[in-house]
Amino acid sequence: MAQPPSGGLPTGRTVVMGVLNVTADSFSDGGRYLDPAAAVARGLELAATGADIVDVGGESTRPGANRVPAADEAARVVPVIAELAAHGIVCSVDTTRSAVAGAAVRAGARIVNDVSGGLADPEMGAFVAAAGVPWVLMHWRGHSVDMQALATYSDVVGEVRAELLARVEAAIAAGVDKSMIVLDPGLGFAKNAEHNWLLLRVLAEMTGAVGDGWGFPILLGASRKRFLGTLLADPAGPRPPDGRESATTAISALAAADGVWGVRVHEPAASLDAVRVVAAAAGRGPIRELVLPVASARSTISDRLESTSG
Ligand code: PMM
Repeated sequence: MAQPPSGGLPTGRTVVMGVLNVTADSFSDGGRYLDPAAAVARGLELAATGADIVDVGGESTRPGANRVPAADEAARVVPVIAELAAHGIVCSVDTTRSAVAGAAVRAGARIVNDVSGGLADPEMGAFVAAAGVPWVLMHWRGHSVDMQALATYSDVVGEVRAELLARVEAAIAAGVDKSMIVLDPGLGFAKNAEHNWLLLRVLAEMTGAVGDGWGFPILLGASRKRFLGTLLADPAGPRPPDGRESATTAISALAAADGVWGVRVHEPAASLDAVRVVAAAAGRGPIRELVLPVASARSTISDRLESTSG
């Protein structure tokens, strides 16, 4: 398939990343797509309903979740990515492990989405540098099992920014090209609702729509998260995840208006409409875009990784 100059991603509007959790216990879609055929069908559906990227994960990052062995995580994501990539779909792999990222990139994943920003696996930076793929560095303070105990800040915006920029420095020191870095403030990861809202209030400062920005394209994952359920609670309790779609769409629109590069969502259609409306009304797309490297043949990637793996 011929690739557009951006390497396969649309330009001029915020990109929509669709969530595909091949897990037993993710908060919104856990258990639904553990079967590879069901996962592939859902990935195709995400792309058909507007996802520019399908983000495939094999380990839940829900607060309190326990870890999955690396071999199980890879076994969940690799066949799904291989099949979706064969259909020409741009896939990212949502993992904190370089071994899983390696298997996924060999299978055709073109972006590594690392919720730990490289902190969970000291080998991740060298792997990403060798593979030459974009790397989403999300703000993270610890694994899901106890991350909410780490939600203490005196200045959440300043601390998230400083901690992310430290991860950028580590990535560059590991040999990663600056143009391959995307930052994500990590809503809900070691953050309570108030922290999430404070971060959402400064999206324009992050992107550079106001001021200098944090220097990189920004990805935002608010979709269906708990703070939306709390906001929309009624006397029966928090609004359940599947009742948080309109709120998710509202955040996609706000993010696009503030110049965010990408939004990570469970249902792409409404968010795609929202970001298209914003691009038309604002007369511009994201403040910073990511140019995806042209997809290499799998054999080329394997050669490149082998020749640099010492
Ligand atoms: N959130 C989740 C998982 N992966 N990746 C990025 N970059 N940003 C996020 O906010 C993010 C993520 C948790 O949500 P899920 O269980 O719906 O996947």
